[in-house]
Amino acid sequence: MEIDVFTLFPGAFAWFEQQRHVRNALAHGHRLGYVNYRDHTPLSAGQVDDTPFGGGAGMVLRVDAVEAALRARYGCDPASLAGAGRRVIALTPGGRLLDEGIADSLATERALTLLCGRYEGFDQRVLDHFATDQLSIGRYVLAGGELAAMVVCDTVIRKLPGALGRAESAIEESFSRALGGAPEYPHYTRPAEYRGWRVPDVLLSGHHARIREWRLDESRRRDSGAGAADGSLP
Ligand code: 6GU
Repeated sequence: MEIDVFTLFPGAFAWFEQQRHVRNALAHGHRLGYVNYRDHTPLSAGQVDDTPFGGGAGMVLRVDAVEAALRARYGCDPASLAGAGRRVIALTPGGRLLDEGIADSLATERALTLLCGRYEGFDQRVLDHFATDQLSIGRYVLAGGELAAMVVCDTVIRKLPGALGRAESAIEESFSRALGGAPEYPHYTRPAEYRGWRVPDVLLSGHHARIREWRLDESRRRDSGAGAADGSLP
């Protein structure tokens, strides 16, 4: 997979690139690249944003600045990217909420483009004419799309062949099909008893069928319990 991130702050991704699963994926031939809007803007003095028509606080990322960056990278009219089958994802707080199903679908793409906004966000024409998707990572406002882009990249990249150490470690995990979309069951490791807190006996029993049954029960219990969809905190 080839992921291009358009951002005003490519340096923000330095930590992310050091993560083991990202390095593994890059070593496997997947690509992660960055385009700084400021390097391609047609405006003077590196201008990329402007005040909103109609008034109001904050600055808006200009459509001409975004177009110039996309043109520089792809050498075509960015309004034609969607028709060419490319997923161009704008990170915006009001977008569709990212979940495991969306991440699965993104992980099947050959290439992804992520557009990060700053300030008050994008000129609406970027969303209407250049983006194929608008994604949000939650109903709260971040100062920019970079953290959200890293969240999207993280969850997609760990699904790519070669990203995780053990091939099976992504199969039976939270929200996976193997668990019917439920959160994962609890894990324990040594010591078997610590300050009187004991690991459940079934996990020490060596009885694989019973362990499996216990894990599925716990997973379903978590699904109906804490973190329920009513928005209340556990
Ligand atoms: Cl994608 N962007 C920003 N700026 N804030 C967010 C977000 C995205 N998702 C949740 N909050």
